[in-house]
Amino acid sequence: MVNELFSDSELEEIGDKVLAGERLTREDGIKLMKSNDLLTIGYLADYRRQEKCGDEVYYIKNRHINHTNVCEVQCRFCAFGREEDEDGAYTMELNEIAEAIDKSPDGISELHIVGGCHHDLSLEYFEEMLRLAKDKLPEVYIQAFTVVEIAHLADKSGLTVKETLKRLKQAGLDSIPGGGAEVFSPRVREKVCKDKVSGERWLSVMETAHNLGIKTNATMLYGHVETPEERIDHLIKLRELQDKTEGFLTFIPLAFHPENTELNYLSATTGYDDLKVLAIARLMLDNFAHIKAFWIMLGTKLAQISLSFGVDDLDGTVVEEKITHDAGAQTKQGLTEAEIVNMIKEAGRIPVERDTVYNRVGDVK
Ligand code: V47
Repeated sequence: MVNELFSDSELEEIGDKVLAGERLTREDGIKLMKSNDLLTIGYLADYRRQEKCGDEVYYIKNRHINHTNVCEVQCRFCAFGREEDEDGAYTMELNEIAEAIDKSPDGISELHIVGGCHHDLSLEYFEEMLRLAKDKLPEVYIQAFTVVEIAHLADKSGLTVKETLKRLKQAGLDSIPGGGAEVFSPRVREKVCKDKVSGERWLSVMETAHNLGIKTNATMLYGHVETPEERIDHLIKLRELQDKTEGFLTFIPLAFHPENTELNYLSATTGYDDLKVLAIARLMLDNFAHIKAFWIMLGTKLAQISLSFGVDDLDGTVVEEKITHDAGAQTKQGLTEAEIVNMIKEAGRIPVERDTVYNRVGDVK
């Protein structure tokens, strides 16, 4: 063992557990989160990644659509949500969504559709949206609507979450993205998103989806008011649900962007913390197959470096993104496939195009 190379000797026991393939405890996670020995944490995460995923790095050709920014749940970390009569508020008509779908680049395998919790959009609007998307692009997976939107829609329609999900699935919903999880801690939610569904409800909606055969993603919005303990508790709650359902496809840490939000007095996340969270996610989430870097939030250079810190999945071509850019992101709106492939190859790894549920698409580039 190369423990003598660790600059933080507290991590030695954790290193031994990682090499032995043992599950890390809450205390281990907190120790990692409080450590500044980034290279050791990265080395351990890279070891786990290599063992689990080998040298292949997945990427996806997708297109994001944000159908509305009108939102009843006004979160303090969000620069995207608006009141209906506020400047810049918009809601796309179904024909505008159809036009956006028509403008998708050739060969995408996923439409990623999320928006605000609009008080007036009915279940029928969402069913129609899914049908028209499937009609236009029958081969494409539709990964749509955060848990928060689904819970809001169920409550508004007077249906259970299960009934709502069944209707959406019937209309063409293939998978649910990981948004809305934020940090599960009630203390954090009270401070940054007090009107949002609780962490318990987020997990319960995901469990219902998994039981209906709908695979989903999971996220954590980090870098605002949460403590290291609250980050680890969040990861452990995800790990527990994954033990039960095996319904999560990937975990995506979302780096908080403060501009134009009520939390704009906070600093943006640092590269150091970004890499640490990705690496610790790989180490704690031993039952997740994939850890995904969302380059829109990380920047392309850090996203590429994260491939040596536990990440095996890069999202994606995207095309158009509003949530992070409204909050000050300086990244581009999209990348070409060639740019993503180049990032992966330059890191000495093998790019593999995937669809939403991690089937391989096409030949290795
Ligand atoms: O739910 C909101 C977060 C999420 C900010 O599942 C912010 O593959 C940073 O969930 N700074 C929406 N983040 C985006 C999302 C997502 C993105 C990419 C891939 C996937 C996936 C999911 O963005 C929200 C919230 O957690 N968010 N405001 C902000 N200021």
